[in-house]
Amino acid sequence: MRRPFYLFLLFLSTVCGAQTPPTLRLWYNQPAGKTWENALPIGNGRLGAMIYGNVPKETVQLNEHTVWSGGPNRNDNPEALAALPEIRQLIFDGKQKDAENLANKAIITKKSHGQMFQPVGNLHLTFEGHENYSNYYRELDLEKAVAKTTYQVNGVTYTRELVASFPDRVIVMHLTASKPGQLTFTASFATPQTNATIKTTPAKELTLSGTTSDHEGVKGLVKFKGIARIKTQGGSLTANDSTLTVKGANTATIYVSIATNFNNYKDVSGDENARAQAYLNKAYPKSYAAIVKPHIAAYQKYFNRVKLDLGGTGSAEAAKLPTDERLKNFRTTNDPQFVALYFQYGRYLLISSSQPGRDGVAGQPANLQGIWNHRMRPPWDSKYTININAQMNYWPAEKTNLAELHEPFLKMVQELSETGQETARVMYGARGWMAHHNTDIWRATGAIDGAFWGMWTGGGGWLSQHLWEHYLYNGDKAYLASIYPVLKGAAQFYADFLIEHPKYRWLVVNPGSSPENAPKAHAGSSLDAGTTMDNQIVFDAFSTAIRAAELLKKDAAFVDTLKQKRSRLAPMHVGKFGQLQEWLDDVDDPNDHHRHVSHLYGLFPSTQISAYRTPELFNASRTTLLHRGDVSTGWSMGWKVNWWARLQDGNHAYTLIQNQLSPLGANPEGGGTYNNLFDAHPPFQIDGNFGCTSGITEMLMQSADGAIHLLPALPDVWPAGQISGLRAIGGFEVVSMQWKDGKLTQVQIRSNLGGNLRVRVPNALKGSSGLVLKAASGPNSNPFYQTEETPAPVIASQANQTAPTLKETRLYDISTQAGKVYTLVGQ
Ligand code: FUC
Repeated sequence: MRRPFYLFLLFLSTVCGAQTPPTLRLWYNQPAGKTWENALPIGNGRLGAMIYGNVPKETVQLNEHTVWSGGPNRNDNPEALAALPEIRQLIFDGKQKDAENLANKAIITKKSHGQMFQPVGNLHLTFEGHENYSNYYRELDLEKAVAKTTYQVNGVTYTRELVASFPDRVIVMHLTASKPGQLTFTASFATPQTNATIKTTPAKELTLSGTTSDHEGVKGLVKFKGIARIKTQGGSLTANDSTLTVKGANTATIYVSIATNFNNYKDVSGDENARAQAYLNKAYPKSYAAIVKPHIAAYQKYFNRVKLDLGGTGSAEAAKLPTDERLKNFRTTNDPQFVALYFQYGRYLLISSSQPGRDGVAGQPANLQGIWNHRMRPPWDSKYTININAQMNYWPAEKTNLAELHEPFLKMVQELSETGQETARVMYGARGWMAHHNTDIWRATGAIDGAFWGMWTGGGGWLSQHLWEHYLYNGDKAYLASIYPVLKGAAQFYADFLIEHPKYRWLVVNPGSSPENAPKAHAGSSLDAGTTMDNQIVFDAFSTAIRAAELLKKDAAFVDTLKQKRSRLAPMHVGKFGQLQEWLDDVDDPNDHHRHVSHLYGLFPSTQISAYRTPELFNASRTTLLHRGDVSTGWSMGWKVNWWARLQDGNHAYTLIQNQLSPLGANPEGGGTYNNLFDAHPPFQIDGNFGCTSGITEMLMQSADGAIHLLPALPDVWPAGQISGLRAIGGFEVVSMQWKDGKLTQVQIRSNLGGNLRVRVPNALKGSSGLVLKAASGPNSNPFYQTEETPAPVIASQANQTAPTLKETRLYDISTQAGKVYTLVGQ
C-alpha cells in the first residue's frame, strides 16, 4: 500500500517542480489513523479543526471558541469571610493542614468548579473504494496556514486542501481528482454532544444544531449551529436525511460555518442560526481560490513578521525526514531547523487560536488546548488555569510580534477585573478584584478543585501584569489610562488583604500557597503565609500600579500607601542549600522535583531576579533549578527553557528543548511532544508549545533587565544564524540580527518611540554610517527600561555564596529617534 518516500519526492519534483524539501511544514507519510494527536490543527481564532487525513473515511474534528458547557454563573463561597481569621491563625500557628481542611469547607466553592470547553462534532467524508491507496502524503504548511492530503487510487491522484479562513470565518475544504468525474464521496456530521440534531435541509445543507451540556448545577445555555454546504464542478450532489453525496465530480468545495448565541461572558442572546447562515452565505459564492488568497494574506500579515534561521550547521539529512521521524531523531541528531520549525509552529498556533473579537462576539483567549478539543470532558475542562498555564500561552505574543493577538487574553483580564470584584468583597472583605487559580469562559473567580490547588489568590495579580507588559511594548498612554483601573484594582485587593506576620512583622498573603506544591514540614498542606511567589506577585502588582499611576499623574495618596506597604513585604530568602526558598521558612527539599517552580516567577516572567542587580538571588535560582531537575511535564520544561535563558546558560536551555522535543514516552515519567508537535503534559496542553516558543526567543533576545540583551543564551549548537522581527519593550523592533561563530555580525533595530536604546551584546559592535555607540553604565534613561529595586534578600548563614559566572558582555547606549532604524556591525 505504501511506497517509499523517495518515490513521492520524485513525484513531487516532476509534478510540482519542487526541488528542495519543505522547511516550514509538518508532513507525514501516513494518515493520523485513530490518534487525535496525530491529526493536524487549523484555526482562525473562532473555529478550530483537527484534520486526520484518513483516506477511506476522513475526519475533520470541529471546534468553535464559545462552545462551552453551562452559562453565565458565579461560584464565590460567601462563608469565606467569616472563616478567614481562623484559617489565618491556624497557618500562623503552623497548623497548615487544619487550615486547609477549613478552607476546603469555607473557601472552596460549593457551586461550579469551572465549565468545560466542548467540541462541536466531526465532519466525515466517506470514499468508497479508497481502501487501497498509494503515494500518501499530508502536510500542514505553516507559511500559508493550509493543510493538505494527497494520495493515489487506481492511477487517480486525489487532493484535499483545507483552510480555516481568517477573513471569511468559515472552514473550507477543496477536493480534487486528477482525472475528470472521479470524485465520489458522502459527507456527514457526527457529534458527541447529547443535546444535538443532525439533518439536511431542502437547500442541500448539512446542519448540526444543539445546546451544550449542563455541568455542576449550571444549565447549558450555549446554542450552536453548524452548516456544511458543498459546491461541485461536474457530477451530482444529492441530499439524504442526514448526509450529502457527491458523485462523479471533478472538484468539490465544502464550506463549513459554525456559530453560537454567545456574545460575551454575561450575554448569550445572539442568534446562532442567523450568524452561521450569514457567514456561509457570504463565503459560499466565492471559489476556493478566492477564499484561499485573502486567507493566506491575512495569515501572513502576522506570520511573516518573524523569520528565524538557526543555521544549516545541522545534518542536512535530518531536515529531509517526515516530522514524526525528525521528532524521534531530534535528541540524537543536530537538527537546528527543527527548533526553528517548532518556534514558528508556536506562532502559527497562537495566530490560529487567538484572534480579537469581531461581529459582536468577544474573542476567546487560547485555552488549555488552544482551540482544539475533541472530548466532552476534556482534561482540566480545557479551561484557563491561571497559576501558570494560561499566562504561558501568551508569553510569545508581544516578543514574537503578535501583539494584536494578545487582545482576547487582555480582554479576559479586564472581564475578570469585573467579576473578581464581587469575589474580593464577598469572600475577603477587600476592595479591588481578585481571581483564584482558575477561570473559564464565564469568568468565574471563585476557588475551585480543593484548597490544596484552589487556595491561591495570585490570579489577578499575575494576570494584570500582562496588561502592563502590553503597555511596555506599545508605549501608548491612552491604552495605559484604559487599563489603569484594572492595575489599580489588582493592587487594591492586596493592599486590603495583606496581613502582618506575627513573627517576622512583614506584610504577607495569608492564606496563600506556592501553587500546588507542599513542603513535608507542613504536613503535606500547600497552604502557607508569605510564600515567595505570593510576595513576588504582590511586589509586581504594587509596582506596576505605582508606575502607572505616576505616569498618568493620578492617585498620589494611593501610590503612597502602596509604596509603604511594598516596603514591608517579605524579601526573598536564600536557604541553607543555597536555594531560593519557596516558602518563608527554610523547609525546601533539594530532592523535590515538583513540576511547579513557582518561586522562580521572580526570574521569569518577572524581572525581580537579575544577573546584574541581584547576584545572590540569581545564583540561588540556579541552585533551585538544578535541584528541581530537567525532565518534567511539558509546560514545566517549557518554563525551564525560559529560566535557563534568563540564567544565560544556552546549553542548559537547549537540553530542556531536547527534553521537550522528545516523542512521548522517551522521557520516563515526563512529558514531551506528540507527532503533530502538540506539547504533551501528558495529556496535550498547548501551554508547553507556547512556553518553549517564548524560551527559544529568550535564548536569542531578552528585553527585561534594563537593556535589550542580544544572544544572551546562545547554545553551542547554534553558532550561526539569523532572526528578524522580534519586538522589545520600549517600542523597539529587532528588524534583523545575524550572528556567526557565536558573535553578532550585524544588527538592525527600529525605534518606534525614540529614547535611549541600550543593548547588551556578546562582542564589540560599532555603528554604521557614523552612528555613535557609547559605552553604557548606570541606570538606563529610557523609562520603559526602569527596573524596580528588589529588596535585599535574607541569606541563610549556611548558604554557600559565589559570584555568578557570566560570559563577558558589552553594554552600549544609542540615542534614537522615533521611526528610525539603527545598524550596528561586528568589529
Ligand atoms: C496545573 C498543573 C497541572 C496541569 C493543570 C492544567 O494544575 O499543576 O500540571 O497543567 O494546571
